[in-house]
Amino acid sequence: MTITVYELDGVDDVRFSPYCWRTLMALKHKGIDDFERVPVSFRDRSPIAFSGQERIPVLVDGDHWVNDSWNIACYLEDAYPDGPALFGSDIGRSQAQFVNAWTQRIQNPGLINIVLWDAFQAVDPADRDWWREDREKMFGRIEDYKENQSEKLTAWRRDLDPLRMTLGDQPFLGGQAPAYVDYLVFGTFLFACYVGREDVIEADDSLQDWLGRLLDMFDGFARQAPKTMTSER
Ligand SMILES: N[C@@H](CCC(=O)N[C@@H](CS)C(=O)NCC(=O)O)C(=O)O
Repeated sequence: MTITVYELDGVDDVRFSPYCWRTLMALKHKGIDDFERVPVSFRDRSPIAFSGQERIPVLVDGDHWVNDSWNIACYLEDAYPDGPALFGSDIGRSQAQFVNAWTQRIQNPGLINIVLWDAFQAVDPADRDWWREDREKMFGRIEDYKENQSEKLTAWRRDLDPLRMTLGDQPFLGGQAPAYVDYLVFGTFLFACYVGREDVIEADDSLQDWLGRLLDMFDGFARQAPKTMTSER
């Protein structure tokens, strides 16, 4: 039976949600290729009204649905035990939960603070009034995020040192092979990439080797996805 993933849609079919990318990579990791991707706009979440909440991703598998990327990863691990493991063990699952929390509280907000203006331009023009009003309630004027980028970037890049240390000793955060912990962190870099900010990771950063390995996976699934060409910085 085909699995359906509801994901946020941007301009020109760019799908930049870091949380949706975790789910997409987790599906591929499990060897599930037969899934349908349904775009949902920022201003109209009616396609996921059945889930009783407004956040994306939502996954539907037959008559079962799951929301929240963490719950989805746990569902896939438990419902598809014959595919490659996402967590490897109960201990691995618990440790991945820490990484999930780190990305949600530290890595993603830090990046948003740098690329909010770029993200705005990756939003479908039909959604931009909605998006501006909603985001400005949380973050203040979007245009202000064009300022002080280099100081913020320096601090954000420095805070990625634990990743560099770990990946200095092993090819993936999961060890010798990728695991859900890799997709958790990778989703945030994909978000930067798809909103036109690949430069948040410098070309000579050692993290590029790991990023390249993940971009190559599943026949370049993430590498081939549409990106926004930022019109103004
Ligand atoms: N904890 C949730 C977070 C999901 C989330 O925040 N999704 C974003 C997309 S990246 C969303 O639905 N945003 C709606 C909005 O921005 O208005 C998860 O891991 O799935």
